[in-house]
Amino acid sequence: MDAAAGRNGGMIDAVIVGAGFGGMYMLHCLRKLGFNAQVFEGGDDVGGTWYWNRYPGARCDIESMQYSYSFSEDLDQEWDWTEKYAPQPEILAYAKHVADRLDLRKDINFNTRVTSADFDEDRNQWTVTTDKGDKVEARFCIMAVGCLSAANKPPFEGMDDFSGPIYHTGEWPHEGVDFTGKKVAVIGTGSSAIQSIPLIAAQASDLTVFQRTATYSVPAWNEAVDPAKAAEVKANYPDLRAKARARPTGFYFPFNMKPAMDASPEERRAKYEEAWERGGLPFLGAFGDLLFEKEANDTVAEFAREKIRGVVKDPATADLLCPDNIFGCKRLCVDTGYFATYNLPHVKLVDVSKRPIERFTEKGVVANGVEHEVDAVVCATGFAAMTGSFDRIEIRGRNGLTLKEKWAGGARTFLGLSTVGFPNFFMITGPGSPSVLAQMIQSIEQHADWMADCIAHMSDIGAETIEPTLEAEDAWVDHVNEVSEISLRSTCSSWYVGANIPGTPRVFMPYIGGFPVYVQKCNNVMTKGYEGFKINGDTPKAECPQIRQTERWRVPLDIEVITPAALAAMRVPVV
Ligand code: N01
Repeated sequence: MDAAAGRNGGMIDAVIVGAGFGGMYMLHCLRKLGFNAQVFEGGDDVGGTWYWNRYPGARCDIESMQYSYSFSEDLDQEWDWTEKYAPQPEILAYAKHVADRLDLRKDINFNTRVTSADFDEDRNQWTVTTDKGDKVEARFCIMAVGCLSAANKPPFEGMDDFSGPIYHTGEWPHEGVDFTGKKVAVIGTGSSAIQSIPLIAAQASDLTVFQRTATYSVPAWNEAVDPAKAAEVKANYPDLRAKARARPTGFYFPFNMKPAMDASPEERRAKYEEAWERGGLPFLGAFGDLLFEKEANDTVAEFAREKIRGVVKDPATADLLCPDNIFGCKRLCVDTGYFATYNLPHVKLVDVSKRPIERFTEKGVVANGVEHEVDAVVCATGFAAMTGSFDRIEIRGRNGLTLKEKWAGGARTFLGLSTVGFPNFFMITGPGSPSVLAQMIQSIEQHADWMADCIAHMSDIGAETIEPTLEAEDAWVDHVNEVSEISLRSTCSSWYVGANIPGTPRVFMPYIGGFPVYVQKCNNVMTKGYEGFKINGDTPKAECPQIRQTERWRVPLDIEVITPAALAAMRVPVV
């Protein structure tokens, strides 16, 4: 690559790792401020998660008119979504459209993976190395590597013996896969599996699904976007965006604050039915306490199990498909025809909850002592969430310590955007930020705006480095942990706590206090002169006049002390 010199002389201002929605917007923000940034991206185009996840049925389960960038009224007005829940090709097309409109590609190095990033303490700069042999020096290193990007490929015994192809949903072949007439195995029943299984079943001659944990899923009721409704949204887009930003989820949907147990059984049922008819993640808005009170959760869990039993004809299969854990504790799935797929005569479900998959053979997969012969295997086995994409890169901070070593006992960050020992190193939607518990693109924009404001401020005051203090980081980690305990979500073994990857320390990784609370916290840090950070080695003074702050994140929220009790009282619903 031929990186031009940045504002700081010979080196560029920032290297951004990843050209998904995070890296793209970060590049745009820095460029707007006159900084010089280079992006490195492993794929051959933009899109990140939406570039890689091309499995059949992949689509977003947040409504398309909200799952998009909100920073540009022009973008909002000129793009037309065709479906209530956008399919992956359309989201990818949108990402490409944004790249064209903002002329982003000229600063993105495609087909290039960053292999290491080293901080030089004498020169206060990062050296970033790629698999193409580039060595780029930059003042800032910004990771936009995604929360769900490092595929989890369990090392099943005998995998190399299997004679057919083994796919992972998160690394799907770009040319697509034709399963017509093939016997197929799908391992896993999370969101990716639930979306792909009905479509794979429509092609395959036989489909065997290996289920370790049954999953709750709510119907999507996907449909074409009604042009009249789209026009109405477009006429009021800024209002919708502001309402979304004020929601703990970062996207807007009707929410009933009433606790479920205050309603009579008949009222409860009516509310659940109504919410079921609305479908999707907003189903969780049926009552205010579903993710906080076990008794309330039991009622919604039973309702969801009844729905499964109402669809799946074979009682034994229905029983296996009925989860017995907390509703919404693992990420709630949203489906189109998932449970009905098990009524098809060529689809069977194999329970691997009591005995794990034993091994692969040349001909198939062995579970519970039975060999299931298949032509192809689809691993819908998820991701090394939140930290996996950092682990793939050797990131070396002060004193030669790597990030992987620092996080060996669990990720530690300040606000999910920075970490002690790694100056001028920022993470977009890192562990400890709302990220996956809020609408990802909102989370991305808030982080990138905060970082761009911070970098501009440092340039304004002639500062060279910024790094959190240990006290601030420790306090944030404690706060993230403490807050997680108010939600039932902290109680089960999900990828939120790293439990899907053996050996990962159990830490609730995303910040569950709600998006606006988090934004307020970031604002406070910023407006108090980057309280909790050391700038150029000094703790900055409060009320520094030059501080810049992107206007739209000044959310009208007044929580002086963020405590679990305050959040519990707010009944923060986080999906
Ligand atoms: O991955 P997952 P995913 N043997 O980790 C099973 C987002 N997303 O790719 O639950 C047998 O949820 C595992 O079993 P268990 C969304 O946030 C969004 O589906 O660990 N099974 C589980 O069933 C989502 O939550 C969208 O017991 C094994 C499955 O594999 C996140 O991405 C679409 C196994 C993995 O499920 C991840 O979803 C898709 C083993 N050794 C994804 N190892 C939308 O917006 C794992 N499993 C719609």
